[in-house]
Amino acid sequence: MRERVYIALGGNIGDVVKNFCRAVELIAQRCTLTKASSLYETEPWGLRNQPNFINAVIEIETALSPEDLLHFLQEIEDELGRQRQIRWGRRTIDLDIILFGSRMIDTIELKIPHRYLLYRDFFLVPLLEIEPDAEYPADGRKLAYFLERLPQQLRTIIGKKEDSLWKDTITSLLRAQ
Ligand code: A4P
Ligand code: MG
Repeated sequence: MRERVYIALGGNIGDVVKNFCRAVELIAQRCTLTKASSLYETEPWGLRNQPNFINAVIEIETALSPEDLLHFLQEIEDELGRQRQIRWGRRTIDLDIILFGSRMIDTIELKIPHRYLLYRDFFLVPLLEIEPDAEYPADGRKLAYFLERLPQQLRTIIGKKEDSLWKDTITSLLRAQ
C-alpha cells in the first residue's frame, strides 16, 4: 500500500538550499514527490545561540514502511552531512518524518506524528501551505487549529525565501513523475 507522507527539511550550516535540492532528488529515487512547500527562513527553535535555519516540507507517496523510510532518510542525511563534516564538523541537514498517512507510531526509534509537530511553526506553516486540511491523526483536529494557538514566543518564521534552484529542482522532479 502506498501512503502519503510529510517530511520536514531543516538546516543552518553550509549551502542549505543545495543540500535540500540534493536530498529531494535522492528521496525521489525511491519515493514519488507529490508536493513541496516554499523555503522559509526561521529563527532557531530551542537552542537559541546558532544561525538562522531554512525549513521546508515535502509531500511524498511511498510503499516503504515507516522504519525503512527512516533508514533511507538517515542514509541521505549521512551522505549529505559527511561531506560537510570535514569542513564544519557538524551535521547540516535534518530530515524528519512528521506524518505517515494517519498512523500513530511510538517506538524507541520512531515517533509519528513527530514529537514536536504541534509546537513548531516551521513544521506547521510549510505543511499547511501544501495541505491546508491536514489533521492530527490522534483526534482528527485540524493542524491549522494548533497553529492559530501557538504562543508568540515559540514562533520562528521570519519569512519565505525565494530561490530559483529550489523552484527549478521541484518543478523538474514533479514533471518527471
Ligand atoms: N526519531 C524519532 N521519531 C522520528 C521522526 N518522526 N523522524 C529518532 C525522524 N527521526 C525520528 O534524530 C534523533 C533520532 O530521532 C533518530 O535517531 C530517530 O530514530 P536526529 O535527527 O538524529 O537528531 P537531532 O536532529 O539532533 O534530533 P532531532 O530531535 O531531530 O532534532 P530536532 O528536534 O529536529 O532539532 N530551529 C528551527 N527554526 N528550524 C529547525 O529545523 N531544528 C533543530 C533540530 C533545532 N532548532 C530548529 C530546527
Ligand atoms: Mg531529526
